[in-house]
Amino acid sequence: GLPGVYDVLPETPREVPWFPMNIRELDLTVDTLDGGTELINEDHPGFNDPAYRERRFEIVSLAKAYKHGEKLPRVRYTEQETATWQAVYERLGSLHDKWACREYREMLPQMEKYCGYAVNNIPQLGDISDFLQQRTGFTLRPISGLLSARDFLNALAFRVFYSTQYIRHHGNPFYTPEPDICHELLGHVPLFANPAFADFSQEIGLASLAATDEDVAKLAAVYWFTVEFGLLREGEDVKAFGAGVLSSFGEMEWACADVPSQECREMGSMKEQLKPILRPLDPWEASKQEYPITTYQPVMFCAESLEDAEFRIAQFCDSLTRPFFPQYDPLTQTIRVTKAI
Ligand code: HBI
Ligand code: FE
Repeated sequence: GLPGVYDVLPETPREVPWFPMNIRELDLTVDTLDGGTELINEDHPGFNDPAYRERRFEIVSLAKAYKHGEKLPRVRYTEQETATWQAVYERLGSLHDKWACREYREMLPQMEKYCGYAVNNIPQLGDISDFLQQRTGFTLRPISGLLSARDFLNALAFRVFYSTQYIRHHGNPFYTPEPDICHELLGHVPLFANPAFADFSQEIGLASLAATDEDVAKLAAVYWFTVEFGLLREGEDVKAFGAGVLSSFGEMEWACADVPSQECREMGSMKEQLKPILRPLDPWEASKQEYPITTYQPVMFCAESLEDAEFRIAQFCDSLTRPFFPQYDPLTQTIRVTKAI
């Protein structure tokens, strides 16, 4: 459509998949993909630990009861949980110095100053959400587990990021089969304070509203290769900005080291391949690229910068067609639906 030729529609013109129109309607998104198991199946390190399962139940119950506008629940973490956090924080910290992108490295001291990030303290979602809100307008919402790609991406349209609040099992601090608070806070959160990153995250979210299942799958892949596993160039170096890379010491070495060690490759089940294949970030290509979720990534995409990623992702999102254009009005926290004539 062209500027100036939009009509505001009172109602959506045809049947499209349901999507939240008001930030409060995120309260309606409660179905997680785990079917009530809280993601703990036989392969989970906490499967045979009743105390862990009980604690997990306690924390996910807070997320399930949460309603928009309430204060985010504060969790009093145990010494054992804090020790798990500390192990992860220390081990990742030294790798971030080497392999995290500049924007991440520069943000971490601010997370420590304003949000309670420290080796001996698991930060609270509420403190982080308040900080992000003042930087980019992003806020956090607690969630009990994995959502469908559609539900998860839809919230990004409102600049809302769903965050788990429980921590991985203490028996294996360096492994988690699912998102946990270490992944969210050390992987995702710092970059939501970056304007370019916040903007393209929201772009993906807006594009997912009322999108066809096919387009949601494309957007989930673009999200995967940027927000989760994105890399960027810094001079001669390849640095990480994706949360799946930043929150995993194995993936970080695999993605960023000149020569990943044999030990690293074995840990990620990469027997034949010596290094990931790095492609320049092209969202059209990324949207069609298949990806494994249990091994390291055989193919990864490398942007020139976060601003470069934003520009390309915005173009890609604009190329997807729907019967109308959803836009976010931050004053009313609602989606406005305008039709292209
Ligand atoms: N749900 N809670 C949660 N966290 C995620 O990171 C997440 C999700 N559901 C789907 C999903 N990620 C991926 O499909 C993304 O590619 C959208
Ligand atoms: Fe993630």
